Amino acid sequence: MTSSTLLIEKKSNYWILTLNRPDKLNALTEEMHRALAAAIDAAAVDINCRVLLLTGAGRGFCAGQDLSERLMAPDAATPDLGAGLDVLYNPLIRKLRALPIPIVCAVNGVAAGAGANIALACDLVIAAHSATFVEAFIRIGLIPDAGGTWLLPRLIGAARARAICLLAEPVEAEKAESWGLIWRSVDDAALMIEAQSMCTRLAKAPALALELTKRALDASGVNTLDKQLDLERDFQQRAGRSADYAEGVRAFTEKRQPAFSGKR
Ligand code: LHQ
Repeated sequence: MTSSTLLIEKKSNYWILTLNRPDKLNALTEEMHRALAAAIDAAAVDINCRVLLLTGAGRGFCAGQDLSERLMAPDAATPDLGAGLDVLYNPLIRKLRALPIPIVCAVNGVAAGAGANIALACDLVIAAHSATFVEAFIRIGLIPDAGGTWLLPRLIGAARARAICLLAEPVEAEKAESWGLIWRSVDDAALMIEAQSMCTRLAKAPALALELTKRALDASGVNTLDKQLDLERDFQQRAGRSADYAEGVRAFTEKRQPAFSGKR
């Protein structure tokens, strides 16, 4: 599926997805959702796509749901926003979290509402210094969705999560980094250089170990230590049988850089 609202650039071993409605700060329409879902599905099965890089065009990353799609006539029946989450947002967050390859998010400007939580659902979030994260939902009478109420307390703790959700206080990129909301904040001009160099590095990393590491970290959200130890044993058993493990150890003993296969 091609769409002018989502640009897809295929590099040799990673893809760049750019949300592309810059005049509306890349607010999400249904069409964008469908294009994004199709692109993520395609990335998951393309052996040459070993990392996904998500970013936004223009001065914003994503302002969440396009509210002009949600305008109601005064006499209209009350909307079922749960259905919108079931059909578009929840599948998107599940898709992002289930993707076996790493997702880098380069937050180029404001990330608001579901736009913030989509960024935070990615594996490595780098933000330009001018970017801000706004859990804007309360301003329009909604609760944080797109996984925000699950992700935020885990990333930054209960007190900060509550404050930014209840007050809709914008969090600047540097503060987001110091809180552990994101991995790193960088100069605006360096954002795409840093993000792409991270993609190049991840694309050369052992793919199965990356996938299993993501899955293990996700599982720790619900597992007891006991269960997690069993899971680590099982995953390590799989990783240990991979050609990439054999290559990693061989390269270490031969004092050279490993050449991983990209196989999962
Ligand atoms: C927008 C938007 C936008 C349309 C800026 N829509 N046009 C899930 C399930 C179901 C339903 C509801 O939602 C959800 C999930 C959600 O995401 S709910 C939360 C939706 N998002 C928001 O409430 C954020 C709304 N936007 C803002 O608060 C501000 O625009 C921020 C703080 C992001 C940026 O402020 P400024 O830098 O001052 O920019 P601006 O407000 O001037 O926006 C620039 C343009 O973008 C402007 O259009 P215009 O034609 O007047 O230049 C805005 O109308 C448009 N825009 N966000 N979500």
